[in-house]
Amino acid sequence: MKDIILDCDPGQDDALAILLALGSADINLKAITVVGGNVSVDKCYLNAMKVLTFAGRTDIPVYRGANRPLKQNLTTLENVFGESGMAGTENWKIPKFFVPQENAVDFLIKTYSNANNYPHLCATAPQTNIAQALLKQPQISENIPGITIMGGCVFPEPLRGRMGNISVNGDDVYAEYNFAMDPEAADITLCSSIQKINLIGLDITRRVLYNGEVDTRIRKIGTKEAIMIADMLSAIGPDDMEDYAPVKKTPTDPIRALHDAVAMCYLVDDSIFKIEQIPIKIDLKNFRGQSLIAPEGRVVNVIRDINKQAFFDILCDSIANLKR
Ligand SMILES: [Ca+2]
Repeated sequence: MKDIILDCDPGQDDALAILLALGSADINLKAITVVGGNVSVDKCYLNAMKVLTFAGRTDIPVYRGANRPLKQNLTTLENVFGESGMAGTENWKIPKFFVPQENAVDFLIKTYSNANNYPHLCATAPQTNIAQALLKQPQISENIPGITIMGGCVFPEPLRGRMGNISVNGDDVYAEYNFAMDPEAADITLCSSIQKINLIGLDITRRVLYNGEVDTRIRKIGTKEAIMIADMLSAIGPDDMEDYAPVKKTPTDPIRALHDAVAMCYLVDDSIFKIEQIPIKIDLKNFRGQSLIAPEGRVVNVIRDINKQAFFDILCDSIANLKR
């Protein structure tokens, strides 16, 4: 079993990543750290606790971290994820458990300062918490055995042929949201001494789409949990409705990408992915947050392909395994 710490900003796809981890026999989710991103850090924090309450895993600690990126204002995405950040979960129980008051950044520093078996990090949000920890205590980077990041877009994404999903400089320059929201943080992570970096970019996650067929398959699992998860995933905001319109089979087809769950799946079973080692750097100027191929960049494991069928098999197995 792999020990994992997840740094996230739930977000329905972050929620699905958490649930995928909890339903998998291969992942031991040790802790969740939360950062502002899709919605404010306070909403993300509540959402993370809501997911753990839903899955009956209130034993997992949740730590609240930064509410805004290192050097710019936070742009939240209520038009994608709903006002709460997790539209479609209105009937999920309100969490009532106590969680540690320690800040996420201090928790990360402590975790990677004095242990024997250091957990792998999975980052599915702007990497502000991780960067703050690395800035405050740079030597911890050598203790982080690896980080699997949902972020960046090394090759054009398949829906529109863009280098991301958020406009960063006028109308025609795009970068992937997590990197665009905190480019300095992504750069700090990439330039750190973290031993191994796996990058799952938008160009991959936009190939693994939730849609009517997947919705039916998840509902057919038949548990109350599966139906509630399908209800969450099919609550699609107006921005995604527009973005994914070109690949809809019917006007009401509930299409969205499952970004963060794809990153978590890499930690469940990396054999269903193809990787290529590519030197990457983060643009910090005109194309802020773009993940560029550059000879002087950090060589990372860039995920180039995924067996979609195997991904959905793993996802459905995990959902079927959830017990409340
Ligand atoms: Ca996320």
